Amino acid sequence: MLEKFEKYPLTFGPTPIEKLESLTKHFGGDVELYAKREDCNSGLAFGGNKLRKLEYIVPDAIATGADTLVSIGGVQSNHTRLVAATAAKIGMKCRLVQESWVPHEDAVYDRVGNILLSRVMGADVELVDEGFDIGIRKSWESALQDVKDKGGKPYAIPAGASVHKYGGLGFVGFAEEVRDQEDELGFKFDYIVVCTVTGSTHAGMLVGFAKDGRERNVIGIDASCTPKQTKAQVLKIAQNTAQLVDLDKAISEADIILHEEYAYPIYGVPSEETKEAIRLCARLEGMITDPVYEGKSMQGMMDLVKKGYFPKGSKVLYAHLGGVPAINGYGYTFRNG
Ligand code: 5PA
Repeated sequence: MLEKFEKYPLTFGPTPIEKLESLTKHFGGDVELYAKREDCNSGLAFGGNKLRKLEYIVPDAIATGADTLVSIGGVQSNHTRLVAATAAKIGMKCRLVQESWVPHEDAVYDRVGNILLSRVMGADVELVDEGFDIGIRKSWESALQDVKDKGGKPYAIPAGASVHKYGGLGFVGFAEEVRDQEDELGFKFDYIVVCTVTGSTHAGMLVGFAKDGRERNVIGIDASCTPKQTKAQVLKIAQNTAQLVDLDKAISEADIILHEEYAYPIYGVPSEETKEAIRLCARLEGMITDPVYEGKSMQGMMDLVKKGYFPKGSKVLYAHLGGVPAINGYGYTFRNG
């Protein structure tokens, strides 16, 4: 589906799929749980889902003659960390806007984890005291203008690389990769669980899996706590991406499955149930999920298994999208494990 698009390699290649044997057993074995390890996809700054997206964006950035990648996220954004790593790798400068998207309790929240890594990689990091919003922000537009005013040539990458024209392509590739791996494994996954916030991960998967009729088997777990906006953004990106890859069917709102009930109390703050899911996964599988994104989708998947949402015998693929460095900003939350 992606042959006509230029790709700049930033990842190791196909990511491994592993069975979560202990978690499967823990929940009684009626539903088989697997993980696709996007969190281990690259040697660039701990990797994660943003690199698949950036692989299709970098050729365009280079073609424009830009010298500075400009992006935005929360203080502990994984996306901005990976834009910083990508800029370093391709020899560009990096300007990042980090907004106060999360009401946090750790004194060192803006000194550890993702933001620490972005600073070490040489990004010009600007902290802006604005709340959570996945839309286009004034602070980001000002940063783009500021780079220009100083004689630079900026290249704009929106939050999560999502509403970029090519933002959905990377996860179309994820679906194609899963199809190849299914051929090797000798079975197909019945459901794919994905954490959804700015939307292009979910949207790309949806388009990729639509090719073999599985668009509604992509189960989104909202972590934005603004699900209406997130769902609308997934739809918009999916429709744009479908057009780009010449998908032979239309994507409609009904194709977007988004569970809204796990994002509480608010974006970036883990509930007691999210913390329990993080601990359980860590203690049974040694697999670390973070309190902002993957912990919430892990909680969602576990809860859906418990509720019998997945029919007996289902094989469920959890997309582990990365994000672990942010856990360093939650030292107080996990002070006793
Ligand atoms: C993020 C996003 P989408 O934004 O594509 O919906 O992906 C959600 C998601 N898991 C899931 C992890 C580990 C993520 O980092 N992170 C954002 C960031 O700024 O890091 C874009 C919000």
